[in-house]
Amino acid sequence: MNGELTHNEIITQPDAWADALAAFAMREDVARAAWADLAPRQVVFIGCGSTHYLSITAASLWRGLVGAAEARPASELLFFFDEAVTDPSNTLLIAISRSGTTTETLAAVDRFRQRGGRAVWTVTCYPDSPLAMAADLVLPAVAGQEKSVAQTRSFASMLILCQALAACLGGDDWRALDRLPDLGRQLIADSEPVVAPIAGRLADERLYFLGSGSQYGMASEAMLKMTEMSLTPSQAFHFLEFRHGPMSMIEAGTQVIGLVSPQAEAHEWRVLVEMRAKGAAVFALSQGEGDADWHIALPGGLPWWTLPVLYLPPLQLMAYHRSRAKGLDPDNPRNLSSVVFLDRKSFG
Ligand code: F1P
Repeated sequence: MNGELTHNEIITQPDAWADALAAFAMREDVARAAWADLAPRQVVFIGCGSTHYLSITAASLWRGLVGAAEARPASELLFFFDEAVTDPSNTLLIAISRSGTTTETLAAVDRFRQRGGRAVWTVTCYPDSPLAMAADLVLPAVAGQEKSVAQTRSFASMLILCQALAACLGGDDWRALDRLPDLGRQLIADSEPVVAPIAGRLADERLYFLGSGSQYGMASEAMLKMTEMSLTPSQAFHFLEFRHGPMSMIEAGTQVIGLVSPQAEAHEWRVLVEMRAKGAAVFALSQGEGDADWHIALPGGLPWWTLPVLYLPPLQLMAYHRSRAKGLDPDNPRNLSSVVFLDRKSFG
């Protein structure tokens, strides 16, 4: 009742990452063969809530490694199908869902099939779920299963599967991800002492999470974690977009959290330095050094596509400790349930 489930799921997640990589290794050949057979013109990733932000990250990685890909909330396929999927017979739909039971996601897969969609793959923590049963290929993250409502270990495990899949089909050595579980354990040990003391001191006002490229989806997920667990109003922006209006909100003490990328770090650090000069308190996660109030060093010497999952543990811990500092129970976020079930018939 005091967040024990969530904390345990966050700090044990590297074990689940390793499990997901082992599961991918067992399915690598099947995925390659299925991909070669399909050769789709387009890949559309779908999900809801956290798994929508996972889809955004996965689509960004896919574009950088494999080819054309987009991300859509599952509900967009229900009401705006033609805008979401331009050529269903040449499209692979990849549906991401922790539970594999979310009504919108199941209904979106049905709609895709009705409209002549080429194939459906799914990434889920429940390989025996209705979504898995409806898919042509299933990538499972069973060890990512969790009891708490807000996605932590599950999200990271499904993301690792998406990173492995994109690298594998893009011709990179996806086994570079094998280093991540150990790096994740060290990152958790190093970052919790930094994050815990400040989480409660963060000004009780809107927080801003900045990320670009495949880090934008991660910034969005971190925003959702902070919102769900600690009820702190938060927003996510692409790094340089923040200057184009949203920075009007910066005043003394405003908290800005930067997910600095290897590709654009000089420009991204410039944004953080400018915001700090305007009075913001800056928390940065980066491979290189920079001028911030707090800094989490990410491991260096890794391909850019291995990084997204490494931003998660410190940011999940920040949301967890802020929730606890506010006397909330991160295991049971206000108004939320683990799965959103709706009237399936209402979607036709
Ligand atoms: C989707 C989801 C979660 C959210 C909450 C409600 O679930 O929106 O992202 O954190 O738990 O459900 P799923 O389709 O990924 O199981």
